[in-house]
Amino acid sequence: MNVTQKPNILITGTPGVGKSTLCKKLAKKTGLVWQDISKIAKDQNCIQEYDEVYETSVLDEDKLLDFLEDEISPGGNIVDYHGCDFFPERWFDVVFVLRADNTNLYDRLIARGYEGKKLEDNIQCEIFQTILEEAQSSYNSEIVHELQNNSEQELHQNIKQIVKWITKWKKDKIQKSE
Ligand code: DAT
Repeated sequence: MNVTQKPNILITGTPGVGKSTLCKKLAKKTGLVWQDISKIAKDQNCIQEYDEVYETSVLDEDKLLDFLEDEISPGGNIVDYHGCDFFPERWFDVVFVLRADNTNLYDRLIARGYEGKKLEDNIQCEIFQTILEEAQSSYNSEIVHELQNNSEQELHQNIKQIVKWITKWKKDKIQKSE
Protein backbone atom coordinates (compact mmCIF):
# COMPACT_ATOMS: atom_id res chain seq x y z
CA MET A 1 0.00 0.00 0.00
CA ASN A 2 1.14 3.53 -0.83
CA VAL A 3 1.57 5.26 2.56
CA THR A 4 1.85 8.73 1.02
CA GLN A 5 -1.82 8.49 0.01
CA LYS A 6 -3.96 11.55 0.57
CA PRO A 7 -7.73 11.61 1.13
CA ASN A 8 -10.43 13.16 -1.02
CA ILE A 9 -12.74 15.37 1.00
CA LEU A 10 -16.15 16.65 -0.10
CA ILE A 11 -17.32 19.96 1.36
CA THR A 12 -20.97 20.58 0.56
CA GLY A 13 -23.93 22.67 1.75
CA THR A 14 -26.38 25.36 0.66
CA PRO A 15 -24.86 28.35 -1.19
CA GLY A 16 -23.62 30.87 1.38
CA VAL A 17 -22.85 28.47 4.23
CA GLY A 18 -19.15 29.22 3.80
CA LYS A 19 -17.74 26.41 1.64
CA SER A 20 -15.31 28.52 -0.43
CA THR A 21 -14.03 30.40 2.61
CA LEU A 22 -13.35 27.17 4.48
CA CYS A 23 -11.89 25.30 1.46
CA LYS A 24 -9.45 28.09 0.67
CA LYS A 25 -8.10 28.13 4.23
CA LEU A 26 -8.08 24.34 4.48
CA ALA A 27 -6.18 23.97 1.19
CA LYS A 28 -3.57 26.46 2.38
CA LYS A 29 -3.16 24.65 5.68
CA THR A 30 -3.06 21.09 4.36
CA GLY A 31 -1.63 21.32 0.84
CA LEU A 32 -4.66 19.46 -0.50
CA VAL A 33 -6.05 20.85 -3.77
CA TRP A 34 -9.27 22.89 -3.66
CA GLN A 35 -11.53 21.87 -6.53
CA ASP A 36 -14.16 24.59 -6.87
CA ILE A 37 -16.74 22.76 -8.98
CA SER A 38 -18.71 25.87 -10.04
CA LYS A 39 -15.53 27.49 -11.34
CA ILE A 40 -14.27 24.30 -13.03
CA ALA A 41 -17.67 23.82 -14.71
CA LYS A 42 -17.42 27.32 -16.19
CA ASP A 43 -13.75 27.04 -17.16
CA GLN A 44 -14.21 23.61 -18.77
CA ASN A 45 -17.46 24.46 -20.55
CA CYS A 46 -19.49 22.00 -18.51
CA ILE A 47 -22.59 24.22 -18.27
CA GLN A 48 -25.49 22.75 -20.25
CA GLU A 49 -27.90 25.66 -19.90
CA TYR A 50 -28.99 28.44 -17.60
CA ASP A 51 -32.19 27.71 -15.68
CA GLU A 52 -34.12 31.00 -15.76
CA VAL A 53 -36.66 29.87 -13.14
CA TYR A 54 -34.10 28.80 -10.56
CA GLU A 55 -31.51 31.34 -11.75
CA THR A 56 -28.81 28.73 -11.71
CA SER A 57 -26.53 26.89 -14.13
CA VAL A 58 -27.40 23.34 -15.14
CA LEU A 59 -24.25 21.22 -15.27
CA ASP A 60 -23.21 18.81 -17.97
CA GLU A 61 -22.47 16.27 -15.26
CA ASP A 62 -20.96 13.55 -17.46
CA LYS A 63 -18.48 15.95 -19.04
CA LEU A 64 -17.56 17.41 -15.66
CA LEU A 65 -17.05 13.98 -14.07
CA ASP A 66 -14.92 12.85 -17.01
CA PHE A 67 -12.72 15.89 -16.59
CA LEU A 68 -12.41 15.47 -12.82
CA GLU A 69 -11.73 11.73 -12.71
CA ASP A 70 -7.98 12.11 -13.39
CA GLU A 71 -7.68 14.80 -10.73
CA ILE A 72 -9.59 12.87 -8.11
CA SER A 73 -8.29 9.33 -8.50
CA PRO A 74 -4.79 9.92 -6.99
CA GLY A 75 -6.40 11.55 -3.89
CA GLY A 76 -5.49 14.83 -2.20
CA ASN A 77 -8.50 16.95 -3.16
CA ILE A 78 -11.03 19.13 -1.39
CA VAL A 79 -14.12 19.20 -3.60
CA ASP A 80 -16.48 22.14 -3.04
CA TYR A 81 -20.01 22.13 -4.43
CA HIS A 82 -23.59 22.91 -3.36
CA GLY A 83 -24.80 19.48 -4.42
CA CYS A 84 -23.38 16.01 -3.98
CA ASP A 85 -25.61 13.28 -5.39
CA PHE A 86 -24.02 13.06 -8.86
CA PHE A 87 -20.42 12.43 -7.80
CA PRO A 88 -19.35 8.76 -7.71
CA GLU A 89 -19.63 7.52 -4.13
CA ARG A 90 -16.16 5.92 -4.36
CA TRP A 91 -14.50 9.33 -4.84
CA PHE A 92 -14.76 10.50 -1.23
CA ASP A 93 -13.22 9.35 2.01
CA VAL A 94 -15.27 11.81 4.02
CA VAL A 95 -18.11 14.32 3.48
CA PHE A 96 -18.59 17.49 5.52
CA VAL A 97 -21.91 19.31 5.23
CA LEU A 98 -21.62 22.92 6.34
CA ARG A 99 -24.68 24.48 7.99
CA ALA A 100 -25.65 28.03 8.92
CA ASP A 101 -28.56 29.53 10.86
CA ASN A 102 -31.25 31.18 8.72
CA THR A 103 -30.55 34.70 9.83
CA ASN A 104 -26.84 34.39 9.12
CA LEU A 105 -27.45 32.74 5.77
CA TYR A 106 -30.06 35.36 4.85
CA ASP A 107 -27.64 38.21 5.56
CA ARG A 108 -24.84 36.52 3.59
CA LEU A 109 -27.06 35.86 0.55
CA ILE A 110 -28.49 39.40 0.59
CA ALA A 111 -24.90 40.72 0.69
CA ARG A 112 -24.20 38.54 -2.35
CA GLY A 113 -27.09 40.20 -4.22
CA TYR A 114 -29.55 37.29 -4.07
CA GLU A 115 -33.22 38.29 -4.04
CA GLY A 116 -36.73 37.01 -4.75
CA LYS A 117 -37.15 33.34 -5.60
CA LYS A 118 -33.44 32.60 -5.64
CA LEU A 119 -33.05 33.95 -2.11
CA GLU A 120 -36.16 32.11 -0.85
CA ASP A 121 -35.16 28.81 -2.50
CA ASN A 122 -31.75 28.85 -0.89
CA ILE A 123 -33.09 29.71 2.55
CA GLN A 124 -35.66 26.90 2.23
CA CYS A 125 -32.94 24.52 1.08
CA GLU A 126 -31.14 25.19 4.36
CA ILE A 127 -34.30 25.05 6.52
CA PHE A 128 -35.27 21.67 5.04
CA GLN A 129 -31.64 20.48 5.34
CA THR A 130 -31.86 19.35 1.73
CA ILE A 131 -28.11 19.01 1.18
CA LEU A 132 -27.56 17.15 4.44
CA GLU A 133 -30.22 14.61 3.43
CA GLU A 134 -28.78 14.41 -0.09
CA ALA A 135 -25.36 13.63 1.41
CA GLN A 136 -26.79 11.06 3.82
CA SER A 137 -28.62 9.26 1.04
CA SER A 138 -25.68 9.39 -1.41
CA TYR A 139 -22.84 8.27 0.91
CA ASN A 140 -22.33 5.89 3.79
CA SER A 141 -23.83 7.86 6.70
CA GLU A 142 -20.75 7.04 8.81
CA ILE A 143 -18.58 9.29 6.62
CA VAL A 144 -21.05 12.21 6.55
CA HIS A 145 -20.45 14.92 9.16
CA GLU A 146 -22.49 18.05 9.79
CA LEU A 147 -20.58 21.21 10.80
CA GLN A 148 -22.21 24.42 12.07
CA ASN A 149 -20.48 27.36 10.38
CA ASN A 150 -22.00 30.59 11.70
CA SER A 151 -19.01 32.49 13.00
CA GLU A 152 -15.26 32.93 12.63
CA GLN A 153 -14.89 30.88 15.80
CA GLU A 154 -16.88 27.99 14.34
CA LEU A 155 -14.91 28.24 11.09
CA HIS A 156 -11.68 27.94 13.06
CA GLN A 157 -13.07 24.93 14.97
CA ASN A 158 -14.24 23.28 11.75
CA ILE A 159 -10.83 23.59 10.14
CA LYS A 160 -9.26 22.14 13.27
CA GLN A 161 -11.69 19.22 13.20
CA ILE A 162 -11.05 18.47 9.51
CA VAL A 163 -7.26 18.67 9.98
CA LYS A 164 -7.63 16.25 12.90
CA TRP A 165 -9.67 13.91 10.70
CA ILE A 166 -6.94 14.03 7.99
CA THR A 167 -4.22 13.21 10.53
CA LYS A 168 -6.18 10.21 11.80
CA TRP A 169 -6.95 9.02 8.27
CA LYS A 170 -3.23 9.08 7.39
CA LYS A 171 -2.28 7.33 10.62
CA ASP A 172 -4.82 4.58 9.95
CA LYS A 173 -3.45 4.10 6.42
CA ILE A 174 0.10 3.74 7.72
CA GLN A 175 -0.99 1.24 10.40
CA LYS A 176 -2.88 -0.83 7.84
CA SER A 177 0.21 -0.93 5.60
CA GLU A 178 2.51 -2.19 8.39
P1 DAT B 1 -20.27 29.31 -0.18
O1 DAT B 1 -18.96 28.98 -0.86
O2 DAT B 1 -20.81 28.18 0.64
O3 DAT B 1 -21.30 29.86 -1.13
P2 DAT B 1 -18.76 31.54 0.96
O4 DAT B 1 -17.51 30.91 1.46
O5 DAT B 1 -18.69 32.28 -0.34
O6 DAT B 1 -19.97 30.48 0.89
O7 DAT B 1 -19.28 32.49 2.14
C1 DAT B 1 -20.44 33.31 1.99
C2 DAT B 1 -20.26 34.57 2.83
O8 DAT B 1 -20.24 34.25 4.19
C3 DAT B 1 -18.95 35.31 2.55
O9 DAT B 1 -19.24 36.70 2.60
C4 DAT B 1 -18.04 34.95 3.70
C5 DAT B 1 -19.02 34.67 4.82
N1 DAT B 1 -18.60 33.59 5.71
C6 DAT B 1 -18.15 32.37 5.34
N2 DAT B 1 -17.91 31.60 6.41
C7 DAT B 1 -18.22 32.34 7.50
C8 DAT B 1 -18.19 32.08 8.90
N3 DAT B 1 -17.80 30.92 9.41
N4 DAT B 1 -18.58 33.09 9.73
C9 DAT B 1 -18.98 34.27 9.23
N5 DAT B 1 -19.05 34.58 7.91
C10 DAT B 1 -18.68 33.62 7.05
